[in-house]
Amino acid sequence: MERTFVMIKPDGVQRGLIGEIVSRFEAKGLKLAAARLEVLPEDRVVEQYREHMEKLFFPGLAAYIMSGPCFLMAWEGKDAVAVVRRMVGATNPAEAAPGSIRGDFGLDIGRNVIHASDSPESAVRELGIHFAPGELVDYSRIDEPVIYE
Ligand code: DGI
Repeated sequence: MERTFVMIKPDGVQRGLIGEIVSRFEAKGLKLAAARLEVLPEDRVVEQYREHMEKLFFPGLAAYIMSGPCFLMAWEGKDAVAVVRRMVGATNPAEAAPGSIRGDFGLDIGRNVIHASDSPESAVRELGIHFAPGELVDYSRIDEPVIYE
């Protein structure tokens, strides 16, 4: 089993999309391991997006992420990182496939609703930035025997 870090960005929270997005991951069979609503402090935004620090869009990205509460989650399941990335869709919502979260709910790359880790290594790193180990809850979902072979 694998865990991935997912974050509904301030535009998604303000637009009332938390329930819709959580429902999609739950219906897929993924298991919620942690969740928190929080306005992120600058140091964790910089850590989260450190690969983009030199990009022209970084100041706007950081200001947007800190503009209101984000909904931070850890989701667990078989191939969770890749599965969630496919459900999230392409970075630019204008090009994201219909049926994906960004494809269904966004139009602008600078307001793309949601973040999800792009590799297992990123997932470990990003979960470590935002969650203490004790916040990740181990439990079984009662439907696991019919979700997995
Ligand atoms: O992993 P992703 O979120 O799909 O994409 P990424 O890691 O390449 O970029 C992180 C975020 O930075 C992305 O969700 C939106 C923002 N971003 C990326 N490229 C651009 C951008 N924002 C603007 N305004 N312009 C860009 O070209």
